[in-house]
Parts: sequence; C-alpha cells; structure tokens
Amino acid sequence: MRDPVFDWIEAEQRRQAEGLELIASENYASPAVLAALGSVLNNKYAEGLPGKRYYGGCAYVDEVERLAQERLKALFGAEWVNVQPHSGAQANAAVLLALLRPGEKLLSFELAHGGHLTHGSPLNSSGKLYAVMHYGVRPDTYLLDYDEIRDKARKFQPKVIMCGASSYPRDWDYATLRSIADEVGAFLVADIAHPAGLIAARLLNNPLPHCHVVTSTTHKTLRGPRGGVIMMGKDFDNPFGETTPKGTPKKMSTLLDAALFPGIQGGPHMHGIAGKAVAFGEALEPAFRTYAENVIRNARALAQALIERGYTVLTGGTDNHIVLLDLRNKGLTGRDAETLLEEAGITVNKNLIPYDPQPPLKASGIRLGTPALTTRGFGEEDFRRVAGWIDAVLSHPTDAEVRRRIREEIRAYLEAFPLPYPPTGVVAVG
Ligand code: DSN
Repeated sequence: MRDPVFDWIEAEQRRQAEGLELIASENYASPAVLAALGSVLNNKYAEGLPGKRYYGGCAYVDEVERLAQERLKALFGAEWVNVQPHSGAQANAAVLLALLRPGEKLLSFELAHGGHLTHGSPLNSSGKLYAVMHYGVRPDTYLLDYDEIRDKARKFQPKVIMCGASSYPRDWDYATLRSIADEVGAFLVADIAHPAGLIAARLLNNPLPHCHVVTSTTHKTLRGPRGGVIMMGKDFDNPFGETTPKGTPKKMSTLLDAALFPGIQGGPHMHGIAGKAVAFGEALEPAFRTYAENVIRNARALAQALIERGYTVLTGGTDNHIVLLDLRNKGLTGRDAETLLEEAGITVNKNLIPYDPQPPLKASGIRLGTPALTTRGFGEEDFRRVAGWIDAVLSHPTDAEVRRRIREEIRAYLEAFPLPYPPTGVVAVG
C-alpha cells in the first residue's frame, strides 16, 4: 500500500500549482534541483571537507561539493566559501560561534523592524549567548538610519555588527556599515538570505567586498534547495591568536569551517549540497539575470498597483522582491488578511510593521514577494491583476462568495503558467 505521506505530497503539489504563492521567502526550485535532493547522495556520510573526510567512499561527493564551492565563488566573487550549513540559522550560529565568546557584544537589526530571528532575538540561541543591542528603522520613513547605527556602535562597542533582513524592502549600504565597523573595531557580517539571487545577478549592492563574512540561504531568491552557505570576499588571518601546529596564524576560514563542523553540525547533507551545486549552476546562466530583473520589476509593479488602490506600502515602494503592506487604514490585521487571502487561494504571511501596536501573531501588516510567481512566468501585467485580486478580497472581508469566485478565477488563470513538476509532486532523476 502506498504510504499516505505521498498523498499529502500530491495534495501539496496541487496547492502549490493552483494558488498564488506570494510568500517572499519561497520559490519553486527546478526539477533538476529536486532530483538532486531526492538522490542517493542522501545515503552518504561525509563529515569533513572535500579531500579531508572522516569516512571512506567520498570520491564522488567530494566532486559534487567542490563543484558547489566553485560555482558559489563565481556567483558572488568570493575567495572562500562553505556550502555545508543545513540552513541559514546554522550558517549564522556558526559565524557567531567563530567570532564571539559567550557574553560578547552583537549589534544587529531589530527583528520587529524586519530583522532575522537568528541575529540576536532573545528567543534564539544568538540572543541567549551574546549581549545584544539592536538598531531599527526611522519611525517617519521606515528606512534604516545609518547615523543611528553609528551612534549605537560607538556607545555599545560591539565585536560584531550584523546586517540583513527578512522584511526590509530596500537595499543596504554595506560600505557605510563597514566604515562604522572599522571605526569601532567590529567585524561586519551580512546575512543576504533574502536578496541573494538579486545580488548574484548584480542588481543590488554586493556585500562581499565590504563585509568580513557573509551568510545566506539558498532557497529564496536564489531558487535552490533549502540550505545555507557562508562566504568571505577575502580570507584573513584570524585575529584571536589561534595558530596551526607549525605556529602560523590560522586563517579565518579555518575557524569558520571548525565552528560549523564540529562546532554545531555533524555530517553534511550531501544531497542538499548536490542541490546547491545544481542551483548555483542555474544562477550562473544568463537566464537567471533576466529572472532576477523580472523579480524586481514585478515587485515595483505590484507595489505601484497597490498604492493606486489606496494601500499603504511601507517606504513607498521597493528596491528588491518584497512589498510590505500596513493594513491599518483598511481596518484589518495581518492575521485577518492572511486568512482571507488564503481562502481565495492567495498565500501571504502576516508581518509586523515597525513600531507595530499588534503582537506578532496578529500583526498590522502582510509581506508580499514576487520570486515564486516570477519563476512561473508572471510579468508586470499579471502582478497588476494580483493587486486587483488582493484588493477585491480585502475590500469584502465578510463576503465568502468573493473569495470563492476569486479562488476559481486564479485556478483557471494559473493553467497558463504550469509548474514543471509531475502531478505526484515527486521529481524523478532526470
Ligand atoms: N523565515 C524566513 C523568512 O520567511 O523570511 C527568514 O529567513
């Protein structure tokens, strides 16, 4: 008898095919990426690094990991990379473990203003292990205030400054942040999990030349398997006085590798690394740049269409793939909107807006993102239509018939934008 797990996978493939996917951190990985993930590489233990493993039988997975490393270096202009983090959270935990001792100071972007959980939230190990101060956005513009960051850095004297966000619709000024870090003698770490694909396509500022260390996930705008990476534009001698048995200073890369394994991880997921290698190869193709350009163009069209319909778009627009709506003038919480839209076949997430009077599980806003539907082939006109559907649902919150009608309309509309997956949702090796 077929395991019911496969029934649920089939149902999830239908959900993904028949609805509008607007969660900014999600995307549709290619069948080749999914095939690599579903491969026999799942079966292999390979603790260590290519050529230096603690297990036999690693010749082929070594080649796969080397390919992932070389492609990632080429994508971002990195001198050193580690492709083994199971996800962004592990990449960040390893970097902080390498750079900080418990109790040392971290200055990072406030979660409630759009930051990441793993950048010092009290709920995360980073907030429990290190002394954390946050910077936020200005209450009048919802934009980062680099003078405030400099003031806080001068007062707090952090050892690490982290930048990067999960819901900030604007680009980052890494050069200014590096000048702040240099002034106070801090390491600068960027987490580019969200905009990585747009940075790889050279459409947003590249942090690699400015930051000591850069982390990312691989499944958002980069459109790969779920996973993380750590990179450095340039390796450097570790400043902690750690030496090799020969007495020479260990490179920072050695400390980062060791912080990840055996610091916080065991065996790497070789099937995930294979998926990363495939995705990085795809991102190096010229077609990926066109995709990334469309992601940004579509986000701007979506923001503009929503503004024209009376919605409050935070910061007045977007530089990247994210559009943040403050729904207070519509009399709805983010939670209400998320539920109503889901009934109509539109998937979004409720999102705190900076200085939100609501708690996180209610929130005053929603976050929209264009990466997934752009992968399906949506253009600006399609996104203007998406804005119309969102508006129709949110303007008639008590009308279940509107939601039913729109759900059907979306399902029919999406038939012209098929996903490249079989109906079972299980991709065979190609
Ligand atoms: N959970 C992720 C997001 O949705 O943005 C953060 O990396």
